[in-house]
Formats: sequence, structure tokens, C-alpha cells
Amino acid sequence: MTTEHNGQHRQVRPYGDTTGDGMVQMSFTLPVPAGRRAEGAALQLANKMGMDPAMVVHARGIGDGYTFFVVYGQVNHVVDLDAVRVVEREYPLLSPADVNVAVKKSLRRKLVVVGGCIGTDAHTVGIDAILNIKGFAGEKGLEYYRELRVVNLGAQVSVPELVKRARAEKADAVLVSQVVTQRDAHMLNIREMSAAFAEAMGERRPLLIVGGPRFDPMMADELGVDRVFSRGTTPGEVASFLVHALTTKGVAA
Ligand code: B12
Repeated sequence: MTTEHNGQHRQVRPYGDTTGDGMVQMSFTLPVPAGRRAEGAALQLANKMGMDPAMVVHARGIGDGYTFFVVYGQVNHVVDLDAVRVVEREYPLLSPADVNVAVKKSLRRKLVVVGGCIGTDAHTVGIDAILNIKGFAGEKGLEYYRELRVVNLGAQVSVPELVKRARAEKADAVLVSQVVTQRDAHMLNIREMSAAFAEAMGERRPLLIVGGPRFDPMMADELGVDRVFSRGTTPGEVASFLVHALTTKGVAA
């Protein structure tokens, strides 16, 4: 079943072999030793999740007593595109040269960015992709931008240390990465961080920008930060957001 609006389907179903056949693939691990019983258990789970018929297309024992599965099958659910809620980029993507001009014009000094991974998180590849000059996905990182001054604090920065350095450097924006999500550590750490900035600096706190592969960009308010970036973010998107925030909200002068 599909309805059309301006030539675009508003209600869609997954596509496998033929349009709208509802075929999907999912992967998961069960704490069951590899074998027939494990595959039966995987099918039961798939059926309970609304996949019917379902087929185990890959099963492999991973360590003692665990099996990893890939299951392919049909779902009957329909996606209503009108009910989809996401954060859409509401600002234009600027080139590094345009970012530099905008910063120079509105601040008349360099914009200071302090970044790092907080808590016990040592996954620095993501924040480095955004900050380091070599950048990510063919784009140069923020260190490349002449009008940005970047202080990269690296891994395992404590929240008090982050607040202290942000104040000492007179940071306009603080960029924090969280990759490990075990027991919601990423969300707990970010809430602790935003609360610490609110307590230490109130309204004069820097712009707080958070990133990591498992964040939902819809969560910014809930986390007490200004923006949340997720997987695949490029440095240009972040630099463009900095300019947008600078010109709409006004970063502390
Ligand atoms: C490399 C890696 C490591 C390296 C990290 C080296 C380093 N210097 O970073 C090492 C070997 C040290 C490591 C250790 C561990 N790791 Co590890 N690691 C990975 C791995 C393979 C890749 C991560 C990565 O570099 N991605 C590439 C970058 C570019 O992507 P990204 O981080 O998503 O960043 C992008 C966006 O998210 C975004 N972004 C990220 N941060 C920010 C910040 C801002 C401000 C913005 C704007 C954007 C942004 O922009 C980036 C570019 O697009 C992942 C698995 C995977 N394939 O993802 C596991 C993974 C992240 N690790 C994992 C685990 C469990 C660990 C350990 C706990 C393992 C252990 N038992 O010891 C330790 C923890 C160490 C610690 N204290 O943090 C788990 C995390 C599970 C979870 N959900 O919590 C993963 C998912 C592997 C898995 N499937 O189990 N790990």
C-alpha cells in the first residue's frame, strides 16, 4: 500500500527483490551455543519481531556459548514519511574560506574551539576527524581554518578539567566526543558536562557541541547542549554550524 503526494510516496515499505516486498535484514547475537537450537531461537525472535517468513542466512559461533546471526525476512509494517521527525540541517554548508570571512567579520578575532573525549572514553579518532588538520572524508579539519583556534585535549578528559581549560582558553565552543555507550555512559557523561558548565558559567557558557556514532541529534535539549552530531559528520558541517550559531545566537564576545 502506498499513497502519493507530489509524485512522492508518503507511505513506503522496505525493498528487497521487488518494490514494496517488505524484505529486511537484521543481525544480532544470542547467548546460545551455535547449532540447530540456536538457529531455531533466532527464528523465534525474528517472528516475534514481526518478521514472517524469516530465514537465517548466516549463523556463526562467537566464543563460548554465543552465536551471531544474520536473518533475512519479510515485515508487514508501513513507514509513514509524514510522521518522521529528524533534525534537518537548517544552515548552509560553507567553504573554509567563507567560514573564515564570516568569523572575522562578526568576531574580529579568532573563534576558540576546545575539544576532547570525556570520561573514560579513549576513542579519539572521531574528534580528531573533526579537529585535526588532515580532516575526514576529503574535508580538512577545523585546525585548517585560519580564523579558528583549536585546542584538542585528547582522550579521557575529566569534566572539571574540561571546564577549567574552556575558561582558561576563553572557548567560544566546546566540542565533546563520546563513542562508548555501555550503560548509557555517553548520555550520563554529557549531562554531567552540561550541568558543570551551567553551574560554573551560567548564561556565559560556551556553545556545547557533542558528537559520536550512537547519538540521536534529536537529543540536544534533553542533554543540555546546543547541537548533537552523529555518525558520518564532516568538519565542514561543524564549522558551518559554528558560523550559524555565531550569527544567530551570538557567541560570547
Ligand atoms: C578504533 C577503536 C578502538 C581503539 C581507539 C583508538 C583511538 N585512539 O581512538 C582502541 C583499540 C583503543 C579501542 C578501545 C576500546 N574499545 Co573500541 N573501537 C574502535 C572501533 C573499531 C572504531 C572507532 C573509530 O575510530 N571510528 C571511526 C571514527 C571516524 O568514527 P566515529 O568515532 O563515529 O566519529 C565520527 C562521528 O561519530 C562524529 N563524531 C565523533 N565524535 C565527535 C565529536 C564531535 C564534537 C562532533 C561534532 C562529531 C563527532 O564525527 C566523526 C567523523 O564522522 C569501534 C568499532 C567501529 N567499527 O566503530 C570500536 C568500539 C567503539 N569500541 C568498543 C569498545 C567496547 C572498546 C573497549 C571498551 C574494548 C575493551 N574491552 O577494552 C575499549 C575502550 C577504551 C576506552 N577507554 O575508551 C565498542 C563500543 C561499544 C559501545 N557501544 O559502547 C565498539 C563499538 C566495538 C564493538 N562493536 O564492540 N577501540
